[in-house]
Amino acid sequence: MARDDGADGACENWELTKDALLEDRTRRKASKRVLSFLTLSPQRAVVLLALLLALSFVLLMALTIGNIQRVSAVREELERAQLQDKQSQATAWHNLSKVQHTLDTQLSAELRAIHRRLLNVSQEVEDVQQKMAQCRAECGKELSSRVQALEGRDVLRPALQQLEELRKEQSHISTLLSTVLEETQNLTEMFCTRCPAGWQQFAKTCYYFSTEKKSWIEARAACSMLGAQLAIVNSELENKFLANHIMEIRAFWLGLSDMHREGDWQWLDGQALSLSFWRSGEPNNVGQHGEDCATVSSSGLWNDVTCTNPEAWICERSC
Ligand SMILES: [Ca+2]
Ligand SMILES: [Ca+2]
Ligand SMILES: [Ca+2]
Repeated sequence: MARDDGADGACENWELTKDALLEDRTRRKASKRVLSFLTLSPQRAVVLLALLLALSFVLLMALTIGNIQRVSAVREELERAQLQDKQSQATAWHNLSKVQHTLDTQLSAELRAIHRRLLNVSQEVEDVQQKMAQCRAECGKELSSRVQALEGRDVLRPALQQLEELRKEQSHISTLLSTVLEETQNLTEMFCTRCPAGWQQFAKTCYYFSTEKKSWIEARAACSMLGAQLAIVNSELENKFLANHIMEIRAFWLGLSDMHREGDWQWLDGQALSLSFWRSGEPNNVGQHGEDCATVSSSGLWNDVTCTNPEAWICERSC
């Protein structure tokens, strides 16, 4: 029994091996067929190449024919467009020539009208010139006859001469009057004669020299009460005038101070100090309270003094 089982197993193995070999052979045959199909013989390759060439030629011809047809169609379109363009140009030229003709006609009509007007105007100018020439001749005659008539009247001549002399005299008198008026005005300006009693006059200004003493602010108020202000020195001559009228050994307040800002000296009328006659070493602003108000002495030199000091003062006002 065991031997039978071993024979049966060997038979089965043999059958299986046989089937595997057959299958392998079949596969190899199929591979050979594929290889023989893929591997072309020279004759087949030539035929295939010829077929490909023929096919390419046919395709090329078809494409060429198609392109030729398209080119001819485009050419026809172009010719048509050119024809239309020519027609439209011809129409435009025709219209333009029509418009030009119309304009020429209108312009020539207007020019003719202007020419006619110019002719009329020139004719009128000629007429006027003729009339003027005639008038000149006639008016000249008339004027000369009138002058002769007037010259014939000897009675009027003395009266006219007298009238002319009177006119000359009147003109001379008016010239004299204007000269006198001018001189009077100059004299009034030079000499001021309206200063009040106790006031001194210089040019067109009146000055008051006080005999009392007051602080600077009180002195300013006193001048204001008199319709004046503390003296403002506008020139060297004015400063000399003030100095000459100070006979005493004392100082007089001027309308000059630096009380608003130390060192910034200003006149009461708001002018900055441009011309000054400070004594040497002044202004020195000495003392506990400083010196913010200016005085002038008989030497004509100035000094800064404490504003609350009692001093004499000078008022100034116009004539
Ligand atoms: Ca003055
Ligand atoms: Ca000062
Ligand atoms: Ca001083």
